[in-house]
Amino acid sequence: MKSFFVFLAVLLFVSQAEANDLYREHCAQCHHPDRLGAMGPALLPENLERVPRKESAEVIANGRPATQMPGFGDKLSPEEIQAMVGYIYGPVTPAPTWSDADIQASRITWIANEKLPKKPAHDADILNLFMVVELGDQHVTVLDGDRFEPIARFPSRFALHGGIKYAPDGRFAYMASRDGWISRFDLFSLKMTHEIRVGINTRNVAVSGDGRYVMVANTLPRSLVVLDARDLSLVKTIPLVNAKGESSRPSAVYSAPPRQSFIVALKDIAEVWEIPLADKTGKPVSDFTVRPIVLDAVLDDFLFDQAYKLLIGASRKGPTGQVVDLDAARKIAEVALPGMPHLASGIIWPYKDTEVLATPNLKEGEVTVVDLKTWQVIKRIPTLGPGFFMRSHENSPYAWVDVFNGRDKDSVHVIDKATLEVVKTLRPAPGKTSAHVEFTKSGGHVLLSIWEMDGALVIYDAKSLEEVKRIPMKKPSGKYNVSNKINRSAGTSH
Ligand code: DHE
Repeated sequence: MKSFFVFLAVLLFVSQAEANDLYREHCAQCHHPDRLGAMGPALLPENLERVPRKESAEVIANGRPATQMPGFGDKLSPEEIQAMVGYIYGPVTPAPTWSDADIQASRITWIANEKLPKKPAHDADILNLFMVVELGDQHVTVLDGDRFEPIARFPSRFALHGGIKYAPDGRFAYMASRDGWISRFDLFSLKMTHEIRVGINTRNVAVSGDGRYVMVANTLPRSLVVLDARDLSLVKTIPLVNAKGESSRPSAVYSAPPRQSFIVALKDIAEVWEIPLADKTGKPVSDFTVRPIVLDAVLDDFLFDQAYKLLIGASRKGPTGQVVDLDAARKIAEVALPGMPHLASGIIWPYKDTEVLATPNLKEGEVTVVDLKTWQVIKRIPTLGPGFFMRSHENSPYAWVDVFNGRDKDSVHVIDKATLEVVKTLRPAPGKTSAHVEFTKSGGHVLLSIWEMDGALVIYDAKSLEEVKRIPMKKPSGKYNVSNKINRSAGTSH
């Protein structure tokens, strides 16, 4: 009997070489012979980090709804599907590369700038538009923030991540996919203008305060890519290697308009880089010289104060956060921030005679409130579980925080900014994840995602906290209001 099972196992075993052949036969055409992604996404361990193997097996067997990915359940046996999963999660040797020539060759001009209209082709207020990422079927909806009506919906590149960023006047939107595609979308014509693939695995994108450049942080290859914001043409690539020759993954790149610079956070080296875009007299420069700021510890997550003079960051390894003065290039204070504060999502507001920073925590059920004068934690507001995103608006008395994981993932807390108490807990769709809110331009309404395939965007009156509208959407994730972003509202991420 035992030998029968061994015989059966040998019969069913699918070797690496066979998996390779199956990949070539069924997948290479859409996902690239070296798994770098083409029409379909890249199938590399770095790109699949966030996709459970079970989900990949299901997608191979049944396809992905609303995309061009067909199911192979009738062509491949369960063992072959498992072997394919093992194959795509395994490393590619030698490690894949993406050169300047690859970047340049990938650039697409969908519409030349000369052909774009001079005025909007719609009557919505550009500054109160939202772009809503729908991860469920990889689309973006452009929503009129006054009427709460979608005015456009278009397919995005696979797995957009990080905030969508806008040109300083709000006309163009820039978005990054985890697969390295950068897209530029025109909010006048509601059309895509240019796209370029800058890497194989990308973190995020930032737009300079003067609107000249777009900077992208890549994990694979480890690089920063500077693009001309007018047409996404390649300006420069900067390897993520410090003066000692050590290389690092980026955590993210941010634009710091009041400083006229880009700031780059590194994941593996205890440094933050500033890349000035103007000299001391304010004259624009374009040499992209890196000014490294050496830190005590690697910062996994951080935010800036509103003036962009300070950086408040935390390492996932220790309970203490650092406050770094960006001009003096040194640590000026420490903050007790245990657990895993999600500072990128932290927000700042005036409180009594001071200002406070409030941050959700990815590990603990609390919002931590820190006094920006004394750097002391002045309140730990208990929540129903770890939260991911937090939001407010200058004109709102409330701050909103979600409970992203666990039993209460369907809850969203509303916190009174004056008393630091939860005043209401909403459950807009019981049992379904509710996450990521964003305010309208005036702060009068709040948009919240029901983060599910059969999800929705729920719109609340920001004062009465009553629901005013629900728009069905496919797993809506982040939503980005043009005015709040370009004016760097204290209540939103920049
Ligand atoms: Fe994000 C923003 C890092 C996982 C959805 N996320 C950001 C930013 C960073 C970051 C640095 C700010 C960049 C910006 O705005 O340009 N995210 C990370 C991680 O390190 C982490 C934990 C793991 C990873 O592999 O990247 C991570 N993020 C996720 C998710 O699993 C989420 C929930 C779903 C997804 O899309 O992958 C997710 N991240 C988001 C969203 C934003 C974001 C929606 C924009 C927030 C905003 O309001 O600006």
